Amino acid sequence: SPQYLADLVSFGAIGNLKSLINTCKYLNYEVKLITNPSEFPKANGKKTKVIFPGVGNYGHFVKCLYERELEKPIREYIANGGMLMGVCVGLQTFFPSSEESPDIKGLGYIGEKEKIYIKKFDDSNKPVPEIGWNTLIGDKFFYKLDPYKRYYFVHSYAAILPKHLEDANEIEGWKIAKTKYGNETFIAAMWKDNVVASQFHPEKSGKAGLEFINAFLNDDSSPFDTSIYSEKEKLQRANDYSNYGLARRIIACLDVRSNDQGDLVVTKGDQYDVREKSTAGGDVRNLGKPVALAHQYYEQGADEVTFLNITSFRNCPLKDLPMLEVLSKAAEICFVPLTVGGGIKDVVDVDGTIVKADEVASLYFRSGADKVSIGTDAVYAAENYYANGCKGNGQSPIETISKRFGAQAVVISVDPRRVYVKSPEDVKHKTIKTSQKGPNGEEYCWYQCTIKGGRESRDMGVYEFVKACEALGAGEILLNCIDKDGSNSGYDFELINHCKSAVAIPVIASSGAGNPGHFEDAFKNTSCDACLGAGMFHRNEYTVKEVKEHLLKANFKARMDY
Ligand code: 1PR
Repeated sequence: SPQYLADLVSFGAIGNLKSLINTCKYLNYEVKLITNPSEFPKANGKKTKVIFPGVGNYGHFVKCLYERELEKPIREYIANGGMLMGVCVGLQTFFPSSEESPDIKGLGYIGEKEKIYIKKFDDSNKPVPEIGWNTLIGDKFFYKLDPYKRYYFVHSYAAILPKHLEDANEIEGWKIAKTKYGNETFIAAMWKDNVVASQFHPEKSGKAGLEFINAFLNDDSSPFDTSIYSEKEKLQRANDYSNYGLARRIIACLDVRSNDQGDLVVTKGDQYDVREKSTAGGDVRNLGKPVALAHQYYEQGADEVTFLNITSFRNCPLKDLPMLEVLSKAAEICFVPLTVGGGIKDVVDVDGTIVKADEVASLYFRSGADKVSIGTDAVYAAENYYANGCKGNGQSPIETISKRFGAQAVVISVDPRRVYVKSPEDVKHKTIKTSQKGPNGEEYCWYQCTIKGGRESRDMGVYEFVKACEALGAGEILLNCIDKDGSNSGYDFELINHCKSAVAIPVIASSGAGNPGHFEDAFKNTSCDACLGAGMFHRNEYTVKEVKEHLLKANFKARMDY
């Protein structure tokens, strides 16, 4: 029977709306969107389900709920026993209020008595937002939730429990499953009568998430049967909280462009040069089709897939954005977070109209992307930020996209090169003392930002750059390294630690992975939050699964449900 999804498109929840639709369709359910109160279904026992999605700013989301006059139908639907599932901000809305928007009143179904409000994570001791795969804690689970699986979280605010409630499995009549991020315990999922909600994104939590949604759609409120796991498996799957609770995140990256025949292909360069050295004309290396490869990596256990349109420095009218279809098709079959980058900027359309970057991003979110990554325009924004006395002007893509879709949706792709200097005083940029001396015995270096895929160097160091991006509202850093790209020689630890020391937001290590040991080394020698690989996967040298198995053997926690 049809599942109804509250249509919150115009107020920012578009990313996970599309993914939830994809998930329900994948599970063979019919989906209808609710666009106004009159379309709200009647509660008819267990037959009809409503999913209440939410991404972005709490206040904006709740305000729109009232403005669209959806609050009353939701309350009536719940009171009449209608089955409803809330996701992410959809869960938060059931609480009385959020620190994110102190003046806005939530629905107040839970939290009033125990004084539980939505609060921001403490970022003094861990990266915020929480981005990644965490476990659930508790002993009265529901709807096939499983304490030995990993679920995908992406949020800065949560129903953080006061110390005296950290061990509770039930609060104000709601059964709860908790998650611990760093030293804070929060409500990860809750269930009471006909309402169930999760802070994690089930539509992005791979097979574990599909099981949860399927159980809700099938009215199966029983917990997952964990007796299938051996004691050894349980130990391997149990959280050790060595990484704030998060599994070591492995990302597969697809550099996409048209080849000389005009086909969209996955390619891969050495130091950003993607042309074959063996052929006379230097053909663009063709390593496969983007959607097929993305699905292959999803099945192998990739925790995330990133697509980069590497020829985006060319102006591209909106109707020709080649990655929209790629994203749309990939999102129908890959239920993990998808990031898209390249060309997230103000675009001049065929008729001369300027389409702002947040509109371009919105097209990608509508196609199923969860995050967009910004390279070139982020460097311009950082330059303006410093020229403007460390202030944004509100107009850069980082600011507009972050404001409209939340910081978690904005990744900054950094394309730096190492530059050696004799002494830190030689440059205005922050330098590091390096263990790999320069060609003339230099002991110091800085990392210079480039734009347009390494084609142009700018007077901006990585340290200063990522700091500016964080201040402007970025939620994550994708840290490439031109010197290391395609080298199979491992990551540049000095660069990663340099970048980590600048920001509190998560940093993804990229460039240089050539075997599973390189991922282990990066997690051992740096505090990176995720590792990305490209060439070694495309050339079938190793699978993502092999990387994860290697990490497990090395006593790192990795997500295993795929
Ligand atoms: O500037 O906002 O339009 O974004 C352009 C995007 O395209 C940027 O994210 C930039 O990094 C990317 N890009 C542009 N040119 C290239 C190129 O290779 N010629 N690719 C390029 C960047 C680097 C990584 C790569 C890792 C891992 N690719 O994505 O996947 O280095 O590779 P490895 O594991 O094989 O070593 P904008």
